[in-house]
Amino acid sequence: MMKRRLTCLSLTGALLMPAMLAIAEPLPAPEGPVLLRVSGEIGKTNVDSEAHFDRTMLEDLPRQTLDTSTVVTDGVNHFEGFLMRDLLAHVGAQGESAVATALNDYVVDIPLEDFHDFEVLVADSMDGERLTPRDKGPLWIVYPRDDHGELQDIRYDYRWVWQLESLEIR
Ligand SMILES: Nc1nc2c(c(=O)[nH]1)N[C@H]1C(S)=C(S)[C@@H](COP(=O)(O)O)O[C@H]1N2
Ligand SMILES: [Mo]
Repeated sequence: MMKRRLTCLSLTGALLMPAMLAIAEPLPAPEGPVLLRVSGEIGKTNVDSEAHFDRTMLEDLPRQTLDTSTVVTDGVNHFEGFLMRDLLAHVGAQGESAVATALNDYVVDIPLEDFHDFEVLVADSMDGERLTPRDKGPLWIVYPRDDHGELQDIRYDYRWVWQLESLEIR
């Protein structure tokens, strides 16, 4: 009886092991300059209690495009990057909001709900050109404002953080 239970347990262990390893799999350490730091309520870290991303790591997230107008450019722009939703899932974020901080010390609190409800992009390129710190880069939070009337509102304009540097999940 005892022996059978043990066998049963170790079999379960063997079956669960790959899934558990996948969840526990650490983020690789960044090798290049760090473009984005995620801290707070996250399940995956690589530098102390934070998740740091270099360009290669960010480019490994599923790529996504978005065509939209913005309040600070003319006409419709073509953006490329990754979904905020995918980044948050990748680091195992659990919380209510993300405090986004920019290189110019601009700070805004964004409800995580936004990223569930909308395909919010973290753009690293606009119209085929890599965004640079002197031109809203290296990362710019871009909402699909042309596709959703409710996003054409000052409440959302505040959340279009350019020169994004870090996110703290709370
Ligand atoms: N990095 C950064 N992002 C920012 C801001 C800022 O000062 N710095 N201003 C926010 C505000 S208040 C608005 S309304 C929109 C558009 O700002 P603008 O019209 O001043 O260009 O960008 C948002 N993103
Ligand atoms: Mo603003």
